[in-house]
Amino acid sequence: MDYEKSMKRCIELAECGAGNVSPNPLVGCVVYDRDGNLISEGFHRKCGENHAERDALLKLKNDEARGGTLVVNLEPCSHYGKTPPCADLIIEKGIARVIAGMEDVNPKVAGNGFKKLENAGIEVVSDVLEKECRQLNEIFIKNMTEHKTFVAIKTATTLDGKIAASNGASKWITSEKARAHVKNIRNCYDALLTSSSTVIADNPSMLHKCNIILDRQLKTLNGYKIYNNQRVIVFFDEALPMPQGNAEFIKTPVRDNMLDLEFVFNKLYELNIMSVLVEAGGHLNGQVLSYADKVYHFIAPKILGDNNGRSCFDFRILTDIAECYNFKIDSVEHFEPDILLTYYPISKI
Ligand code: AOF
Ligand code: ZN
Repeated sequence: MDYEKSMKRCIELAECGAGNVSPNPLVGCVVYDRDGNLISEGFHRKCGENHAERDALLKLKNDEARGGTLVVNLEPCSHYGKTPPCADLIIEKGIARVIAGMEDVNPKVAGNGFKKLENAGIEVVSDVLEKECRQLNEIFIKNMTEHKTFVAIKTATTLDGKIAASNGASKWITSEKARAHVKNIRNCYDALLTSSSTVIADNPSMLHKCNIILDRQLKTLNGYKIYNNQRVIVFFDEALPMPQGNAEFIKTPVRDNMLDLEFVFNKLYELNIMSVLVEAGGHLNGQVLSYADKVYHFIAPKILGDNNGRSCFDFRILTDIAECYNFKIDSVEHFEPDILLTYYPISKI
């Protein structure tokens, strides 16, 4: 049996839960009978619903899985959470071998699932496609191990790194295909975060289940499309009076004329917002860089050549090149005619 191929299928299945499982992990599972025939597949659809292993195993008749192999991208759980332990069901169904992608980082599980299976005489093989499995659940891993919200930035620039001309005009830098993919990226995040400057300049709708606006001086309260979304959270200067309006308003400390981002991201975690995608201009992007876990950078094959054009990370005057931020490029994808670079800060790898 090709474990890596089966694990890739688990990852594919797991991704079907994107956008619905937070704060839980993305998990997919495939089951083979004792002769190696694929007999079931499953995935975790929604927080609170069946785990992937249970989803796959409950589709089978009594003894179908006996002596078989179960492949899953995360260690099966051993604890009673919203659902009973998957390890118990795996044992009950008579599975002979479990192939997993990674040990669970949830301290309630953390190796206990594997122990439970092994104590029942089940053969366990872990860390198959571990890197891919960890990347699939990068949000869950950060939440569990650091108790912090995962922060990503999405930007789109020309070849010369500009998001707009000096007059602010920025419409349609990237192609239809690239913009369609942005919707998939947004779907992987609990919330989108932007600044009052972007709301005022572009009046974007940024359709999402949760939108966050950093609006220190409460300049966006009237008539902007973003306020029509399901849930809007506005961070503003704590010195101002609490406004009325169709949003949740959060008083925020101000440092150096900027809302305190440390406060903002801590507050998001308190509000159970486990991941946030920042889509803003160069100033906020730049300020967020030191908190960023990941950057999605679309590049269109255009050169603006505008002396005063706005850069995607535009927030400081640098005299020493050694102070640059360093990243590792993870992937380059084509969305004709544009590309998407995905990169991670080196300090966090
Ligand atoms: C999932 N889906 O497919 C697997 C998970 O509160 P509960 O019962 O939903 O348990 C959540 C924990 O279960 C989660 O943090 C992770 O450690 C483990 N495995 N969770 O949501 C799954 N296999
Ligand atoms: Zn489970």
